[in-house]
Amino acid sequence: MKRPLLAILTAAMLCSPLAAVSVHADEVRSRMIRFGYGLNENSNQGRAAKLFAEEVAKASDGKLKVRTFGAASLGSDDQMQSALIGGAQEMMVGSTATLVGITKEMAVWDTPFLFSSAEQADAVLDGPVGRQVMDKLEEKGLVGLVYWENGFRNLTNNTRPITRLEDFSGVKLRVMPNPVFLDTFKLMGANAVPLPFSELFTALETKAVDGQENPFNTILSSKFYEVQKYLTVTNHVYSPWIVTVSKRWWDGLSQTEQNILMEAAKKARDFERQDTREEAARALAELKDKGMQINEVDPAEVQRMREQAAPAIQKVVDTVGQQLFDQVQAEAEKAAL
Ligand code: TF8
Repeated sequence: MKRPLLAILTAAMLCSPLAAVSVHADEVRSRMIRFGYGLNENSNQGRAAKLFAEEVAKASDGKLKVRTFGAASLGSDDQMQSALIGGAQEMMVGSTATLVGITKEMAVWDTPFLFSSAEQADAVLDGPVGRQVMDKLEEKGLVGLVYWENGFRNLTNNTRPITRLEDFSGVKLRVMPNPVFLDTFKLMGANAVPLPFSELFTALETKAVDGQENPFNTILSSKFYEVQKYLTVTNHVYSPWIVTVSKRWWDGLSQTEQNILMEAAKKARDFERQDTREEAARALAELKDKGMQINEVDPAEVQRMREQAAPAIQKVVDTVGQQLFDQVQAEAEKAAL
């Protein structure tokens, strides 16, 4: 009696080795999804996270419940990434720059002055090389779904308006915990200090650091204008955000569940990019109203800064490899036409 049964079971297992553990491809189960992010609820990041949760609920008849956790309440980007890898948290959105320690290829997006328009960034990030870099996460236990926009970064500080390269001298500047950012601002002559974003407001408030760099949207939503006097429009780099999922958890989802999350992440991306651009367009006037002193940098001085940053660009090449770097450059050039 036992033998044939065993034979049947063995045969069944050979035909579909995962049948015993995986859910049906079209099944949607009741699941709770913790989605963490670092900015406030009232930010471009928070608004898009909310929309993502609503879209997932809609598409799954409420079976997939996304619970959003803003203001780094589940931890800094780094801490959340570890939680995703370990399977203790399902999803997050954060800077690609904070992933460089996990997947070195992500450093390619930190290349100073890589993109000159947001649309150019969209084309490259949503194109084949953007996907290729994202797929590198999988071997590290993360699944990248889509890129959202953090935006072009600009500088704030309390020491002086930055009008030329020499003005960086002695400014204690918080940078993202990432070697390219650290190098770039050291080369500028600043005293660059790596710090997680979740500690930034307090560091500025207590004057542990003099300045920081982030898109207008974040300077506004994180209320940096309360603790920063000068804002210099540098647009020195375009920062993407990336929506990531715990691979350990993702692999246990059905095809339908994965599709629902992917489609909602794309909808939230399209909404988020538009929302971010609209907000950025009016943010400067608002920041001026809040009392910030704003200056632009003379193009000749920007050129000097670019030249000064050249060794940091070489470091990106060394980190990600010449081939990937060239491919990104080529796609950026194509998208600029
Ligand atoms: C930074 C980043 C952050 C984002 C956010 C927490 O300065 O630009 O604003 O990573 O997701 O650390």
